[in-house]
Amino acid sequence: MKTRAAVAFEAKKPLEIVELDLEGPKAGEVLVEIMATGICHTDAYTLDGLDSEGLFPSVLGHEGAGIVREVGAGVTSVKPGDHVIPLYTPECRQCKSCLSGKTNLCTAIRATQGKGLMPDGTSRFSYKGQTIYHYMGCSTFSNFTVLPEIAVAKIRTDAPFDKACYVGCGVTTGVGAVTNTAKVQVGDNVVVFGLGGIGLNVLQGARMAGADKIIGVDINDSKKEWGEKFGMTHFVNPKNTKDVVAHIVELTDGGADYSFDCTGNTDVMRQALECCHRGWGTSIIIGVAEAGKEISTRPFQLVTGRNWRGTAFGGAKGRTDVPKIVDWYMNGKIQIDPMITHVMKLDKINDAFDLMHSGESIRSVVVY
Ligand code: NAD
Ligand code: AHE
Ligand code: ZN
Repeated sequence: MKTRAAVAFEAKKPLEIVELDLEGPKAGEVLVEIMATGICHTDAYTLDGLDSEGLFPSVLGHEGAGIVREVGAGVTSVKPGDHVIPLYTPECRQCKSCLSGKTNLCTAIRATQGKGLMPDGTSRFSYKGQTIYHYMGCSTFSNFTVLPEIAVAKIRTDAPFDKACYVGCGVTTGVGAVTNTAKVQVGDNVVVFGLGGIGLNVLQGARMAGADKIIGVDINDSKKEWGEKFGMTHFVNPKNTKDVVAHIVELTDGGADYSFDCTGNTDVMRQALECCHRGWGTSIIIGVAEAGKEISTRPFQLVTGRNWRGTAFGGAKGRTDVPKIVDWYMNGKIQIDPMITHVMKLDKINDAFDLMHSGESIRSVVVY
């Protein structure tokens, strides 16, 4: 079949809207009509050539929601008509990682996913006979995409696609980092570096967990008002703060119980660790750093009890947790609507990247 898609032909070049050829689902795969997709900073980072796994030409996008239109042989957990969210972190429930109960990082298809291919080692997308790669196993910047059955979460049919798509990455990553990874407790002090599409969700997760001080840090002053909407109690702009770490340590009477990096900047990651409380404070890295970047600190920071951890997809097990997070949204436990600042059609998708880079948007969503 044919599908309209925004293709990343080259790094650092705008996406091009073209009609691609798409092969139907093979055994264990499903064809999904994507109804809406968010644009996450990770898409921009890959398009900018900063991802060591980045491949071109490819169909980016990993924050979608849609409807199953066809299933391949052997598919039993979803059927045509089901509403689903594609999962860049699948959940096979059979691999060593899934069975460990210790991680959400299913390994069943990670090797081929990182090569931009389906589990059988081939791509379903092509353009004028040339292979076009999948991205993060999702490729939601295409109106139709093919996904492994283990990489779709079935969701309720009354959830609006243009909001539910955000659960495919940003909402789950931010809220899950607080509830699954950090397991923030009532009364904890929390610091969030970077108040964008992920950081604001960390804030709302911290408020939901009953955190005491919720400190937001961002170099963009307009994020103060945004943070306050989602539970932030104090705002720090590093541009007009002499020593960010010392200031946070003072604000929190010795340091944060938990800090979260949502910037991808390795210097910020160091500050996030060092503003944690001696003896127990834990810093969680969410931000994705540019290829080649490394983190550093004095080992003494860890010797004296600070902990450095990371999280992917908020520690969520996709097929199990994503439907519950959609329920949280539908029941009013978490907010999504105010964070979706821009909605556009596919032919305007490059505007979403400009809005993100200029700091004007929180989340842009493309509706097909
Ligand atoms: P975004 O562009 O919406 O937000 C980034 C925010 O960080 C902006 O508000 C920006 O002003 C702020 N910022 C930039 N530099 C800063 C600095 N030096 N100090 C303080 N604030 C600074 O991006 P996003 O979509 O929220 O994504 C944030 C990061 O999380 C990205 O690196 C993205 O790749 C990553 N991410 C990781 C996961 C995961 O599973 N680990 C999931 C989604 C996104
Ligand atoms: N491919 C990169 C790393 C990119 C990365 O860390 N991706 C996160 C999700 S970001 C979503 O917006 C992730 O899930 N990582 C776990 C995984 O298995 O990819 C690199 O550095 O090679
Ligand atoms: Zn993302």
